[in-house]
Amino acid sequence: MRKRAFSGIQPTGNLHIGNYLGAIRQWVERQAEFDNIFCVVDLHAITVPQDPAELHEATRQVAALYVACGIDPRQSVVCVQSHISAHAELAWILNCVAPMGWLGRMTQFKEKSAKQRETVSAGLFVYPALMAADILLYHTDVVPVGEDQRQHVELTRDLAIRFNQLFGEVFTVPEALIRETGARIMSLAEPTKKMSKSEPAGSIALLDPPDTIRRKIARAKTDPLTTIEFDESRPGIYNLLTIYELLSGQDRPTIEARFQGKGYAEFKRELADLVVEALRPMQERYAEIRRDPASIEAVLRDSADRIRPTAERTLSEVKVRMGLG
Ligand code: ATP
Ligand code: LTN
Repeated sequence: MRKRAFSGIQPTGNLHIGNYLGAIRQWVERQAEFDNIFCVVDLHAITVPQDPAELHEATRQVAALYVACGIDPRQSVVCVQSHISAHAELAWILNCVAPMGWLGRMTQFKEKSAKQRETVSAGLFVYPALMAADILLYHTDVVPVGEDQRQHVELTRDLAIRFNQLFGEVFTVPEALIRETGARIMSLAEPTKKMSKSEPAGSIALLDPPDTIRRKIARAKTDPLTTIEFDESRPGIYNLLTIYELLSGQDRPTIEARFQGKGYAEFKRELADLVVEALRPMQERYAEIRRDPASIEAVLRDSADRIRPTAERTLSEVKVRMGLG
């Protein structure tokens, strides 16, 4: 029996190479090893205001990008969270099991709500309980994500353990799967902050055209030193070198030797070529997929039909254990 993997991305803007290198690439690389569910988490997206037509479109776009990046919908489930209502229902139940203190310690909530404590939605606060529901409904063993989601997976584990103690063993306690390199790609504009969909200026979007990619890399922030070395105390150049390392497959000494005595401009030009070439096949495949919207619609519908029974079985076990109904 293969282990179950579950992961998701919010349809909240253009996916970038951080999402790819931190999450999607390891989904693809380990696709055959696990029994996978890759979800577009639209219920998470509405924790902040969304334009309805744009949200609907972004959901299809993210699903098509999963496939364009190499997720094979015959092998892995590619689904939309809101198509399976058990997610929202289990989330409510977990909201009632999760102490406020646990949720209040989540750094993502603290960061996203910092400037607007009174006006952010209640949904943003309970967001990790919905993520826990996503994961726990399918008896997930592994959750492949970027570093910023580690704390949410830890909370999911704590909730599963707490529920099992209170009501009996229902949930599998999952583990985060986080790569050693690439789990936190930084913004090109502000390399001390993570690359994020909400800050497109510092991100290379998977669908950016070649000129945009070249321009963004040429302008990427570095430091006044000139050597090209993997030095973590120099976040700008370290980040660019990490992207180079991940996309070229070369090791660090080889890369440093290659750019010894060369300037930032030359390194950035080579990096831009590498990124453009790495994204080209994915962009071509994406364009092809989008020419046939009915087929992605069918994939999403069929996938939801395939996994809904598992979700409903877990939910009804939870309800019985809690005395609901
Ligand atoms: P937002 O700005 O809307 O919060 P985001 O860019 O942080 O979006 P998410 O939808 O939160 O993207 O993340 C999807 C997946 O990509 C998660 O597994 C997350 O850990 C990973 N990820 C996001 N940003 C990065 C990054 N900069 N480096 C590596 N992985 C990342
Ligand atoms: N919170 C995650 C997205 C997400 C997720 C999940 C990831 C929602 N549900 C379940 C893994 C498993 C984020 O990246 N912002």
